[in-house]
Amino acid sequence: MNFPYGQTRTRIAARHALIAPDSHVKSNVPGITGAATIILIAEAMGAKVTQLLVTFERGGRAALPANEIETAGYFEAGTATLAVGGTRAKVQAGAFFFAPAGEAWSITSPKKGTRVTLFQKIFVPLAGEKTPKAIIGDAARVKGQPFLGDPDARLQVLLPDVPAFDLAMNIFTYQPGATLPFVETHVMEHGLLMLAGQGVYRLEDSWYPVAAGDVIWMAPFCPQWFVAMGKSPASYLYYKDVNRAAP
Ligand code: UGY
Ligand code: MN
Repeated sequence: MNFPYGQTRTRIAARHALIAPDSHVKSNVPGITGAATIILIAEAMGAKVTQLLVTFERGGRAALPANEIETAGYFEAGTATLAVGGTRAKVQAGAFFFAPAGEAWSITSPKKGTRVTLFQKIFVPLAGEKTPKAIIGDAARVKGQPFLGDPDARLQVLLPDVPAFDLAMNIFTYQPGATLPFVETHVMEHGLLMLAGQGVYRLEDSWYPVAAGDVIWMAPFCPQWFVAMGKSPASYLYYKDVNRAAP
């Protein structure tokens, strides 16, 4: 929604950001054609992760080369052909993938309106662990677990929770009224996309109304808390860096 008089819910602070859909501006990203690509979170704001939203036209494609960047992706809408690490699959809304560093990947033949969120970072290897392998999955097949014992706040862990992975991509679903049980403050960074519903996100000392389509960046140690509001469940997709300690 556009507000008169230059208002927006978007707020870019030093250690967190809320990006509402009304402030999106497209970028040209090498390797992605026939699509509206929005770079929502980037190094330029102090982040270590890059979060992109790609909405394809018919005939659009993404073809990214093998390099030191790893990518975790989630299809919010549409259908397409996904190829990663020698595996090829026809995918639809709810599909997710992991393309490790050193593997090229592509999205081709998208239905118009196919919408994908990408999280990208430079892979940090761990001595004694092999680079993780490519994954294509379906979130509908990943069971949600009660978060810290609360059956009304369920967490779907999409990628293997093993030391070889230096990132996680999860979906958190809250029944109306459910909350994060305490104000988390942790070394891990988050990139987040509201998938459904609405609520209030606390980021540092600010409380923000949020709804589907909003994106949030939380720097390491950004105090964070969420309450789901309204009459339907709220859910969000999020990234976090994991399994690597500072030297
Ligand atoms: O995994 C997490 O750190 C998660 N509980 N954080 C969040 O939802 N803001
Ligand atoms: Mn957290």
